[in-house]
Amino acid sequence: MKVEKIVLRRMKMQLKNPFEVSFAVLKERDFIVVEVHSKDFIGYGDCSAMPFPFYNEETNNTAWHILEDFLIPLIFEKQDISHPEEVNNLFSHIRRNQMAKSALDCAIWDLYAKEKGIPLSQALGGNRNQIETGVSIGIQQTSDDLLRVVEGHLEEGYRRVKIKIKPGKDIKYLEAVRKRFGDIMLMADANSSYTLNDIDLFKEMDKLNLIMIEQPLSHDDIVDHAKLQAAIKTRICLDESIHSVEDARKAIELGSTQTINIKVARVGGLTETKKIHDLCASHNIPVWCGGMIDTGISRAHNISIATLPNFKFPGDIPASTRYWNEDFVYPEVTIDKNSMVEVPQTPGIGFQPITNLYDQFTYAKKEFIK
Ligand code: OSB
Ligand code: MG
Repeated sequence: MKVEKIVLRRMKMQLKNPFEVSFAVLKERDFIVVEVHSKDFIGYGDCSAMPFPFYNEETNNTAWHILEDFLIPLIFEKQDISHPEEVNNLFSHIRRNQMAKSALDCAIWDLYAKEKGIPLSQALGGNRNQIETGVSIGIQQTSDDLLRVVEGHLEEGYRRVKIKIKPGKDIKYLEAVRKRFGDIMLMADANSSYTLNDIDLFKEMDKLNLIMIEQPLSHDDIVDHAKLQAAIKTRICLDESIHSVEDARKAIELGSTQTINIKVARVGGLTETKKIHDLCASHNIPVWCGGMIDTGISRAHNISIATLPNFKFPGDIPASTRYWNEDFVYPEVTIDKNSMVEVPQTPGIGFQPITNLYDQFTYAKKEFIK
């Protein structure tokens, strides 16, 4: 691949409804899209950061800075990239900044698949025509509100429901959902809002037969999670704590986690995602693909990577209409009555920006020529 030009776009889209997690409420999605141009094709990537430090330490401004001043020059310095996995090595001396790295890594993977004329899923080694998704539900004011929201999503076809929890809005909410909707695939995501002092609460939750509990303890912890996992039956899933295959290895070795929510953006791109996927497979640990309230481009990469065989739980890869009145890519992502999403069979990510919407949602743009 000979990269001739890279374009960064700063974009903004309004969420249909505010999304509340344990530490913040999100009302709009402000993000960066990266275009990597060769002579004949354009590869797309998305940086999942927010305008403020939200889920991790990065912001769109820090990511733009890292992309502009460090990562893009590294791509331009290289005469030719024969395989996208080289990008992971090229960036490895720059510590962290995973979302910035992921945006370029994903764009190069898309470009590679387009130049080969194959779907990205195939380039990544995936083997599915459809992937299963669930829905992630933000914290609601009351448990009755939650029941109404869950009911709506079940009617749309979602079969796995993830409920965001925080202290005071947890066990009662989950019990209400279990009681009302019976044996659905139910799980909780605490986004790091508890400590080991809450161990009795998690023992209570064991009775609810959740498929997993996501990131109950601190965002940077893998030690206390091992203690908690030893004390409860419910499967712990790490999200925020895992930034690399090395983090995953250590967490597995300690017994801190029995599955990992792999977010492509959080771990620095598709190559690192594949490494974590493979490591977990070798330990018989199933994984699944997380989301960052994704717009068209990042959702496209998630669909492709979720075709790998060890993605065994439904992902957070919902239909376009879950968060958006109008997303900026074509075709629209829909789910069928079994909560399945079709995997594109056209070259690359299989989604195209819709030109007028793409430009309408872009409020800043910069081109870098080799
Ligand atoms: O912890 O998985 C999370 C959204 C923002 C920040 C963190 C998380 C989430 C989600 C959304 O759960 C999942 C989705 O994109 O549908
Ligand atoms: Mg999470």
